[in-house]
Amino acid sequence: MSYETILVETQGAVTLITLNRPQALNALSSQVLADLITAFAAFQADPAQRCAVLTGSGDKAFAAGADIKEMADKPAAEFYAEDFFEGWTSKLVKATRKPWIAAVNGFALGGGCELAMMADFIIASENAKFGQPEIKLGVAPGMGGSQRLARAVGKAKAMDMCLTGRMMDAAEAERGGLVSRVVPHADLLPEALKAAQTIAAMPPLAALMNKEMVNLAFETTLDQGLLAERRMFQVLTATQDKAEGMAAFVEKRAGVWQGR
Ligand code: CO8
Repeated sequence: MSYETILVETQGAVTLITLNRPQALNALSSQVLADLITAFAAFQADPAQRCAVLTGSGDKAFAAGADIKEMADKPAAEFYAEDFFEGWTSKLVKATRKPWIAAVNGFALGGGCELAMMADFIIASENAKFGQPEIKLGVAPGMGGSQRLARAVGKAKAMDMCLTGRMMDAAEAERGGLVSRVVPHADLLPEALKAAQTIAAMPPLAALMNKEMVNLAFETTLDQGLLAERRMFQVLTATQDKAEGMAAFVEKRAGVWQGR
């Protein structure tokens, strides 16, 4: 498969996807979305692939936002008629049931911050900077920034970020709960790939269900979520991997997973 705006490689059971428009700080054009949809669909469809990492090329940016130059002269009627930005959630987030990690290597602004928040979790370089500066362009987040950021860091910080357009550094992002780990810049990709390899080595059905369960926490009441969690747990107890996992523990050996 060849792509115009991203690089894709596999390392064992891990797919590494790199946004590759360094001259535009990896700004997210329509072509980037089209390439990402194809790459994530291939990752999802390949049974040998178990986890993905998304990062940005160059040292400066993960992605500095949606491509402002592409949108500057676009008429409002077209944004609406095309339901502009809709594909990010339906074709990328919802269609990717396998786990994936964003490795944020620099600026993650506007759509870049929103793309990072679509991942299951974010590992950030010490150089990472997060922001929702859309207000400075006379608009507001359109790919989940107001919603996912508020769920990740709470109202106070989300309002501060969206209303002032200021950037949050990696330390603040970790304190606020936006990122799971901050690592030295040079360690970012090795650390993200190591985390991905760890996930890739887990029982595959359990990995899918763990992802589904945590995501459910943001969609339900506590009571509904707890019920769904118990049901999903009970379903997993019927798998061969559960029998193998428990036998392997008792026999003090590594489990060998079937994905059923
Ligand atoms: N879109 C298109 N090109 C971009 C973007 C972007 N989001 N960000 C940077 N670039 C380009 C620059 O234009 C520049 O290109 P060129 O060399 O051809 O002039 C190149 O990348 C390098 O950028 P800078 O020279 O600006 O690099 P600096 O180190 O001086 O600054 C910054 C880095 C601070 C990251 C700066 O580039 C910046 O502020 N970028 C824009 C950040 C931003 O506002 N992001 C949010 C975008 S909006 C969005 O994501 C969703 C809503 C959009 C609605 C828009 C309706 C019109």
